[in-house]
Amino acid sequence: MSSNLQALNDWVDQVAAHTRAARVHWCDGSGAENKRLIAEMLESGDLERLNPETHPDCYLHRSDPADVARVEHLTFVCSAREEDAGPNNNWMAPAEAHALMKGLFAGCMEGRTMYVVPYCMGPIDSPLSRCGVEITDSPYVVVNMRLMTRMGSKALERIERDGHFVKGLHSTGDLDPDRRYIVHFPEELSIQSFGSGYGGNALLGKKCHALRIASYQARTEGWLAEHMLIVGIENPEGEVRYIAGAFPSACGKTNLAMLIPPEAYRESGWKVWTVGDDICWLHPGEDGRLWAINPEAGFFGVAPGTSKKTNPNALAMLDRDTIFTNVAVTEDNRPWWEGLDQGKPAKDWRGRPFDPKHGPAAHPNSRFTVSIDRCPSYSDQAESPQGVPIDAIIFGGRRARLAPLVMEARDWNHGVLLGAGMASETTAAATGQVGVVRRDPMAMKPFCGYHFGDYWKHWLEVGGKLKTPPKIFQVNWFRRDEDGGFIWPGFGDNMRVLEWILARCRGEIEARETPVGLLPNGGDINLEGLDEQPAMDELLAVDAGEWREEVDAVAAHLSTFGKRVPEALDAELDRVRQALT
Ligand code: GTP
Ligand code: SPV
Ligand code: MN
Repeated sequence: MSSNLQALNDWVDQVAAHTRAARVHWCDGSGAENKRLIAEMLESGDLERLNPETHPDCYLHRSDPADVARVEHLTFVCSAREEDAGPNNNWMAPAEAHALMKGLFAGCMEGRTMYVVPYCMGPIDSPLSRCGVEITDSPYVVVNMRLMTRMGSKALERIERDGHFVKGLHSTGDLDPDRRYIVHFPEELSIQSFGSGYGGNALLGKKCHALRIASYQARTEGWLAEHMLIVGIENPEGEVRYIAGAFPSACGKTNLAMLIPPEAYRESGWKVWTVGDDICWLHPGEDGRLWAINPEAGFFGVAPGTSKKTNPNALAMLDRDTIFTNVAVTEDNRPWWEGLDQGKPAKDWRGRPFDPKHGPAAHPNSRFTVSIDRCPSYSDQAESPQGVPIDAIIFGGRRARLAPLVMEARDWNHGVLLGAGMASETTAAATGQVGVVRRDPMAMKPFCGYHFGDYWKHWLEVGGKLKTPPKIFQVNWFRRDEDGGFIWPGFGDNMRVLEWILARCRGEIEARETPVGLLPNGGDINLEGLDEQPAMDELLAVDAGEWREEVDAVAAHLSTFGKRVPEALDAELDRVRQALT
C-alpha cells in the first residue's frame, strides 16, 4: 500500500531504507488490524491479557523500568535560531540534531516492522483539525494511537486532500536512556523520537504534535494550542457553558473533565459533559469568542488515585477495551493501583510479587489508554467541527500554601499574568524529583514549542482581539493543613467552585476585590451536603506579606525570559505590587 501523495511515499521509502525495516505496514485503523497487532503483542509478551470476565479486551503493558515517564531533559526544540526556542526549552541546532538522529535511526528497524500511522488531531471534518503521520516500530504505539487519535484510512484521505502533514518519526531503539532523544523541528513541522516507548515521548500526536508543534503554528496563525481540559457544565435550566482549564501534568485535568457533581447538585439538575481532558485548541470565532476543540480522541490518564469515590466516570470506562501501562495486578488478574478501593495487589508494575518494600504496587505514573467515546459523560458537542464556545479559562496547580481555592483575574491581561506566574509541585508524570515547586506557566513549561516571552505576547494579542474574551480564574485544589492533609475535598466537590465561576461569568454574583484578584465573598461557595466544613477562611485568605514574596518570585521568573517578556505583563505585575503595598 501507499498513498497518492508523493511527498508521503518518498518519505516512507527513505525512512524504510535508512532504518532498514524488514517490512512496511500502512495502518488502516481497522478493528481487524488492531486485533492482529494485539495477538502479536500477546505472543511477544509486549501485552498481557487481563481477566477477560471482569475486563474484556483489556491488556497490560509493562514498560522498561527505566522508561516510565516523559523525559524533559532529553526533549529539544530545534528552531533555526536558539533565541526562538527560549530559555523554557532545551535547544539543539537543527543540523546537529538531524545528524544525531540520523545516526541513531540508521538500521534501527532491521528485522522489524515499520508502521506508517496516519492520524488526524481533531474531528476528521473540522477545519480546525490538523493531521500527521507517525512512523514507528512499536506496535504498542500503534494500538495506543488508534485509541488516542482518529487514526487510519479516514485520516490518510484527509492528508491526501490537505496535501500536507506533520512528520513524526519514532523508534523505541534499545531503550537505553543515554541514547534517548525527543527532538522537534517547528519550522520543518517534524518530530523525531528515539529510545523511549512511553506516553508523551512516543505517542507523537499528543504532546509533540498537538502542543509543541501546534503551539508554534498557532502563533503564526492567530490561535492557541494549550495543555487544557474542556468541560461543559449544564445548569438546571438546561444551558451548557464551557470551561477550559490548564493544570500541570498529574494535577487534575482528567478528573475535572469528567467530575460527577455532588448529590444536591445532581438532584437540582446540574450535569457535566466531557469534551477533552488534556489538550485544547482555541480559535477566535467570528462572533468574537474563543472556540475550543479537543484534538485527541482518547484518554491517556493517570491510574493511581482513580476510584469509585474520586472518579466514577473514569472507572466505568476502564472495565473493557482499555490498555493499562505499568499498573499492578490482583491475584485474579484484574488491574490494580494505589487508591483503588477494591482488591489488593498480587504483582507489582514490574511483574514481581508485590512487596511494599519495593515501593508502590502500581507505578505513580501508571496510565490507562481508552477511547473517549467510552466516557459516560462524553459531550454530544465534542465532535462539533467548529468546537465549543469557552466562557471561562482556569489555571490551577498543586500548591500546599498561598494560592487560594479560587480567584478571578480582573481582566484578560491580569489573567495572562496569573497564567504566566503559575507554579506547581512536580509530579511523577516526568522523570526527576517529585514534589518541588516550580514555575509552570499556563501548565506549558514542558510543551511550549517556542520562547515563553513570545508566547505571552501572543496570549495578550489573541485576547486583545476578542470581543467577548473568556473570564480567567486561578484555582488550587491542593492546599494542605498542618498535618499535610488536603483542606479542600476536591474531585466532585470542585463543582462548587465551578458554580461560583459560572455565576461570575453571568454577572450574577459579587466578588471581593483584593490586591491579587477577585475572591468569593464569605458564604458564596456552596457547601451544602458536605460532611465536614472545610476551613474556608484559610482557603480564601490573602496574606499580603506572603503575596509580596510571590510577586518578587514571579518577577524574578519573568526576568529570566529577558527582553521578549511583553511590557504589558511587567506593567500588570507592577500594578499588583503597588496594590500590595
Ligand atoms: P496528565 O494526564 O498528566 O496531564 O494529568 P491530569 O492533569 O489529567 O491529572 P489527573 O486528573 O489524572 O489527576 C492526577 C492525580 O491527582 C490523580 O492521582 C488524582 O486522583 C489527583 N487529583 C485529581 N483531582 C484532585 C482533586 O481535586 N483533589 C485532590 N486531592 N487530588 C486530585
Ligand atoms: C502529561 O504528562 O501531561 C501527560 C502524560 O498527559 S504524557 O502523554 O506522557 O505527556
Ligand atoms: Mn497532560
